[in-house]
Amino acid sequence: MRHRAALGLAILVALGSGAHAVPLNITVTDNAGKPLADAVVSVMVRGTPPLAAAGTSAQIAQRGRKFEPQVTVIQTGTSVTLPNLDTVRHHVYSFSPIRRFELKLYAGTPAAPVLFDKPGTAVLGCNIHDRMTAWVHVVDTPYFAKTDARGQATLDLPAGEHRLRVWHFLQPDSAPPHEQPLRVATSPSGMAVKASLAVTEN
Ligand SMILES: [Cu+2]
Repeated sequence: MRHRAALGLAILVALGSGAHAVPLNITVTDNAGKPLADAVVSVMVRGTPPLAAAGTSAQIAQRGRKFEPQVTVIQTGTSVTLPNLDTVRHHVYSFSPIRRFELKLYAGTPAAPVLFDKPGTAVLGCNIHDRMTAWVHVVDTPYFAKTDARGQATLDLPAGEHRLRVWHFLQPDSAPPHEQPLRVATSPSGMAVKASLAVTEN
């Protein structure tokens, strides 16, 4: 009997550890069915720490008078470096409430990275080059991805009842966030989800 009890406990631990991640394939389109690249998919999983591990960092470079990448998704608590790879100087700023900052006219890599410690979206611009724009979407979860040119992204998720959020920079500011419940059952073949967003023309 003691053996059986020990075996049962071992199985419970294995299930609870989330060792079997379930792949979720998500396709994001606009309301006309056209694939949306650079859509941010994030999944809120209960019991997951909202903040990134200390020291987590990301990079948004400036190259050819453009931000690279144009859309960045990070977990709350991530520091972002903004190296200037151009020979011209840039003056990068954000007026967004989640993170206001200004990196005055600079070349090379500014000494201090910018810490994003609140969830939401920050829009980055350059004082010198009006056409430079980038978006930083900050989420309280480590489960996030960005769609490719086919509007597709894949995430490995633990089984459970979660919430799926989808965001795209072409959504009007007034649009309510796209959020839906997501039930992930343990299945080796994974699952597929579709989401469509109302966006304005690029
Ligand atoms: Cu610039």
